[in-house]
Amino acid sequence: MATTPDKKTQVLDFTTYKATHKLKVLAARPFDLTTEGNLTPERINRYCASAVDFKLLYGTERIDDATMNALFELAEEAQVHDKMQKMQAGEVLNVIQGYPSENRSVLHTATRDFFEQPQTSEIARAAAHDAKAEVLKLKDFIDKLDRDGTFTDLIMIGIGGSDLGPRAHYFALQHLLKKNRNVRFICNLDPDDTASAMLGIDLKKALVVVVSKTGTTLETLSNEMFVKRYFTEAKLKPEEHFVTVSLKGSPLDDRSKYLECFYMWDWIGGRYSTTSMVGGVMLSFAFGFNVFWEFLRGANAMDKAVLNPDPKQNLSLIAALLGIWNRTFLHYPSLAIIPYSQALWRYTAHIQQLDMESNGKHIDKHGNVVTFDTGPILWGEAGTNSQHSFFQMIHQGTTVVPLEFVGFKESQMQKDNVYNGTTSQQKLLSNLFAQMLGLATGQTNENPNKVFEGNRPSHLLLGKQLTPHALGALLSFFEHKIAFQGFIWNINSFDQEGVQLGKVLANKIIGCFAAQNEQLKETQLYPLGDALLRQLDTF
Ligand code: G6Q
Repeated sequence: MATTPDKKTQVLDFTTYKATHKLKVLAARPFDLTTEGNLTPERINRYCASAVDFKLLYGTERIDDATMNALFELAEEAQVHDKMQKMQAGEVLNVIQGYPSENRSVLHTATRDFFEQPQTSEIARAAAHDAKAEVLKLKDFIDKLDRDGTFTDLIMIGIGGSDLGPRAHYFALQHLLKKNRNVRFICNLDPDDTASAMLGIDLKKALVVVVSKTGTTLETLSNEMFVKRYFTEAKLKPEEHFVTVSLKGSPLDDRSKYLECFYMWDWIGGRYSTTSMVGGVMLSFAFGFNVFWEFLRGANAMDKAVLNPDPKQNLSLIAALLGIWNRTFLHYPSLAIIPYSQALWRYTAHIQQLDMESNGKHIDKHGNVVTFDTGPILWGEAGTNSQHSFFQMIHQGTTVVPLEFVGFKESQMQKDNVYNGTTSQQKLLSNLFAQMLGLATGQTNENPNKVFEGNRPSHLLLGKQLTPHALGALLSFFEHKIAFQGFIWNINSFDQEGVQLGKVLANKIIGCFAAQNEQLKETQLYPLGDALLRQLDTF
């Protein structure tokens, strides 16, 4: 499947782009949103783009035409359109030149590329063909479950990319949960996570899906064995209740031990895997196959939209550029994602992994240490809840935190109440808009404690309603925003070496515990680990 990136891609460098120099100059005097008359209705209409199910409103960012033009030049110099095409065509972009690296294609888009205008490259076509075969296998499996009616509960075991995205999307579509269907999640190595998920469950009616791309993750294997014990103690056969999602040939790919084995491929990164079987099995069980299919269709529609060569119509690219402006040029260290949608209450946790694991990088694609700021610290919670919590700091704290709002014209369930002349949905949107405007313009006051500095940048991704299709488009929007940023910074957004060191050391310390369990007093293998273990003895 591997092809090599061409020479042109290899010589690009963020620090040498002409636009980078222009933007540095512009960053000395970013657009002032607080000056009377600067934030106008005209400006709100002007800095607005739309695609698929969404509009991006970015008049409340610290940009003007000169900044946006320089940002679009930056995108052009970094050849982002070309790179996005190559990514979706299956070129090997997950690579660090000149060093051992994962050396893989990045083809999560293929997991949903079987609708209109599928990719024509042979690699992407083959990947989409394999992915579709799994989707159809899933459809048969779910149809059979629906006919048999044996299973009412699904326990999903997985961690990181095999948990965060699927879980966030499960909560996002709760209103569509099928009758007599429930999902529980087990993720943490903490035994309390498993024990509490298993409370009160009717094991006879429980299906378990073990999700691990590699099939070797400590947390997931430990939890699988833990849950299996519940079944064997209840004299039930795990092989009649457990299904898996993993790479072909992984330890979890074994039909003698599992009811069904679903597959993913090394061209899907864990955090980019929600639209593969990683999310598919659980989402189809919970909401029905058709909902999952619609979700895939929405993601695919946005995948196609980001191939639009006109940067002004490319929502992910505009959001990526605004993020780079705020992070690398205005030096704001963090970014809050605030969905004004209770259904998205877990969504920021997913985007946090997607963004921070992808773009929290300190070397470029040639192994050189970068001399500029890359991915921000990303965090957030749903609005309006967050207004009653950390928004104090966002408005008046000493650190400026740019915000990305997500909101919808209509509520998901269309049930509402008129109180004091307006619906709750209207009040929700009023709060969202008020935050954008208040953060931008600020407020003067004689009382210093009531002064709002303003110039706190934000933008809004506004949709009509959070349907499965819109949810798919939203996921793809963020995935591609992050990919575009990586292309521009010339970092590898698709590996995650940063999580390895902790895993290696944890295994050494587990060795210390194992030695202790066998009553070998100290292992001598890892004195620092032994010293920390001795701290436990004092309780
Ligand atoms: C995501 C990361 C990471 C991964 C987990 C679980 O991109 O690679 O979060 O998803 O470590 O890995 P497995 O699916 O292999 O168990």
